[in-house]
Amino acid sequence: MATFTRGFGGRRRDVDPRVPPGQTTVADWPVLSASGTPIIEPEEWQFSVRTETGAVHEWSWDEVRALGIEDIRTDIHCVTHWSKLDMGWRGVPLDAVFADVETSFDHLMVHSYGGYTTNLPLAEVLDGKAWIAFEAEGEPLSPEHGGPARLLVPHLYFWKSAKWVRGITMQANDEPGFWENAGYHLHGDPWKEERYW
Ligand SMILES: Nc1nc2c(c(=O)[nH]1)N[C@H]1C(S)=C(S)[C@@H](COP(=O)(O)O)O[C@H]1N2
Ligand SMILES: [Mo]
Repeated sequence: MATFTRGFGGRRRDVDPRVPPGQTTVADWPVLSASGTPIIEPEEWQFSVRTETGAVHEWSWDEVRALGIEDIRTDIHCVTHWSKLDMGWRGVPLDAVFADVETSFDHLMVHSYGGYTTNLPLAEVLDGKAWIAFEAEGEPLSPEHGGPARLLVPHLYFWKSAKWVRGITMQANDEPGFWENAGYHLHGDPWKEERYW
């Protein structure tokens, strides 16, 4: 449970050590989408990774889930200053996806159905730090929250957690995605307040 103290100006300031600087906890779960909500059925959903050789690895809904589903308990932090603590998620770690991918590139561009993109360093999605998530709070992800599947990268600001995720392109360099092009930070660590650049 979060605890609060009165800050200057009477604003509630979060003192829970799980809450990064400049963030306030919410009990509800806001929806933040730059565009409309695409409706994708699990049967038509596909996930792919494209490497520098032109090789494309593809997984269907069933194939991704067969890689091994994990239960995840984590906090999420949106750059618009809300954090939601102690959420339960289910998904497949990107470690399992990358187990069969050979690449010497260190960066990813993540692509979503609908055209959204976001960039990530490969090292920040391996070692149990990122998932393709299908469920949150015991329910299949709703379309508004990125269902049937979204990226979950909870240690970075939540714009990195691409909803309606459809694939990854390996990149030699750290190129900006959708929000990064609009001024959001290339990396986005909430503990360092890497909000804008
Ligand atoms: N495809 C897609 N993914 C997206 C976004 C988006 O507009 N499109 N918004 C991002 C932002 S800014 C945030 S804060 C979270 C919001 O996720 P939520 O709506 O489930 O809270 O999704 C991220 N992923
Ligand atoms: Mo966001």
